[in-house]
Amino acid sequence: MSERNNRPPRAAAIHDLSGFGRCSLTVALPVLSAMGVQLSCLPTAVLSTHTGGFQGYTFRDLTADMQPFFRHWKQENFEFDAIYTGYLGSAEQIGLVEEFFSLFRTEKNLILVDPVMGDHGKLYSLYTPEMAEGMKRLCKKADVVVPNMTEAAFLTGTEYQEANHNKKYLEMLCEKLLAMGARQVVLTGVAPNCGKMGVACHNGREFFVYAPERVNAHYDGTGDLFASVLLGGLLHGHALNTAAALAADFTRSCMEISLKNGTNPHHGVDFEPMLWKLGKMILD
Ligand code: PXL
Repeated sequence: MSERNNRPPRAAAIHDLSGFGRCSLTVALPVLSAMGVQLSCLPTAVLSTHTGGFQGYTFRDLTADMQPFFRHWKQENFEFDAIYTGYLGSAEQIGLVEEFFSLFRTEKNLILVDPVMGDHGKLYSLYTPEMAEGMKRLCKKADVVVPNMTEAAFLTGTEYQEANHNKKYLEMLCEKLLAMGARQVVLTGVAPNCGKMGVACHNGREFFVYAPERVNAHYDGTGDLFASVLLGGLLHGHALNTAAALAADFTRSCMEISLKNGTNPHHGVDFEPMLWKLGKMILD
């Protein structure tokens, strides 16, 4: 970018802030900072916890603040090397994110859309079908989309498969997402056979699967952790498949530690002791 000079890469993150339960901004901010990326945060909502596993959480919708917030950024002529979207709190916010894209999209920057909609074959509790339709429009404008298997199935109108994902099924999902307009795709939560868990990537030309040994546990927020590390890797010039493998390995190590620590799955993974590795990764 023209004004980049020697400054660190800069990304704008459009996600919620969930006070407890590592996900969205409380993951993206430490991870991308550790990877030497300046992260500017546009919060979509403030919650006491994320919505996946806690009862009685508070939810402050920030839709009304979003436009004045980013119009101020535009007035200040801030530029971003990447725009990173995640959990959105209402259908209206999706329209606002489209406006954000049109204001801040440049020829060189990267739009990464994590279409946070659901997991385990179901939409999240506050997610409406209208929001799911809006998410398709955002994916169309993305350079990289990072759905899990549930989100990929909803976005493409394909039957959800919990496991035993064969190459044909994975490639078909990627191709459908590319046909919708995304330039590159990374599917997460890919389970090609029992004992393996990882990602499938399509860069528009080639298709790859990377699935190391599965850590036999599920933690909330791992999709956000994966997407944040992936973005850091891409901003440091790694190719899609390399950045995706780095992100998958990092997420897997955090899950391994959490399993050892007996961490409550709804609290998210214990990534804090591992952050130093991300700093090292970008220096290597
Ligand atoms: O990790 C995805 C996520 C992000 N933000 C909120 C969520 C969830 C998943 O449940 O509820 C508020």
